[in-house]
Amino acid sequence: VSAHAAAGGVGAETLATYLESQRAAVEAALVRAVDALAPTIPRDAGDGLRHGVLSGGKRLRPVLCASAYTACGGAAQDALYDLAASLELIHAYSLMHDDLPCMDDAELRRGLPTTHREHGEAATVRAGAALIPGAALWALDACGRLGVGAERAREVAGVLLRAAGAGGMVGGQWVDLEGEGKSLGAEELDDLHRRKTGALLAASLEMGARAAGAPRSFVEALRDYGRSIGLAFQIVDDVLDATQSAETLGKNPSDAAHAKSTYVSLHGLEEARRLADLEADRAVAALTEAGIEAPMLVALARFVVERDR
Ligand code: GRG
Repeated sequence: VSAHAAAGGVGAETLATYLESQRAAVEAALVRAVDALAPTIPRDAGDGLRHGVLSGGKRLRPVLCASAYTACGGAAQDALYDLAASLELIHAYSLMHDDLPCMDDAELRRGLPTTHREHGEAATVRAGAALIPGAALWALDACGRLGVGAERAREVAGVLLRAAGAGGMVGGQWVDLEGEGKSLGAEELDDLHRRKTGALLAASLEMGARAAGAPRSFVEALRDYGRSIGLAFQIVDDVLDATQSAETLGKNPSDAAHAKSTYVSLHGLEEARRLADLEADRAVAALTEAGIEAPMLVALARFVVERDR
């Protein structure tokens, strides 16, 4: 029994069981989403969309969204996982486009050939583009079925789209692409990752909290938790890129090849790991200070920094 479990926290086995059940519910929701979306676009793009969305992955964003919703008193149900799946649809499009030759030019993702390798570039661009409005409509529809009123549903969808947009993920990716071959300072690197990776992770928590009708203090605390684990997640991503094989990661490490500034290149491995731990602690402190009792979210903060892929 780990010290954490002995202190009343969730042990590794309980977390693994929880993750398994959450992922199964998310997977089923993603199949529902893909079955609805793929037939609305030409066959080759539909096949690409299926590949990009249903090719595995940790499903961290939807699990965080559903966990925030239940931590705020909401009940787990299909419509919740449909809402949570909208985040994964955006995430999937971002990975499909990121892997294209004009961006990261990657051959491998989640241990499989990337979508454009399997279905061609044109189908991948189109499938990714279809996923963006598809995700927004999916989120709005799920809110309706969850009984979230129109005003709040608008807020929930707004959180998703702002995080995905120029102030968030797209903007972060832009800065990242322009930063290749340049050395970024610590503040620039934080800003890049808060937008590129952190915004969607923070949105996952905020969407769950808002959809559950949580009080403002809870929404803010869960957003802070999301921001901290978003940063921790990216620091660990850099550490894994620098230390793990393609076989473990399911993708080819690429930061060094693209001459990217990373937390490892800037701070060194040991300090990067320390910074990730610090952010995970901050995430948990945000929950404690707001009086949110959510042992699974505490365990997930540790999972983010202790993962190996
Ligand atoms: C046109 C500038 C422009 C942008 C388009 C492509 C794009 C939008 C954004 C890319 C954003 C991106 C690639 C962020 C990386 C996020 C990240 C760390 C992904 C890995 O996430 P995991 O580990 O992956 O959760 P799994 O496979 O588990 O889902």
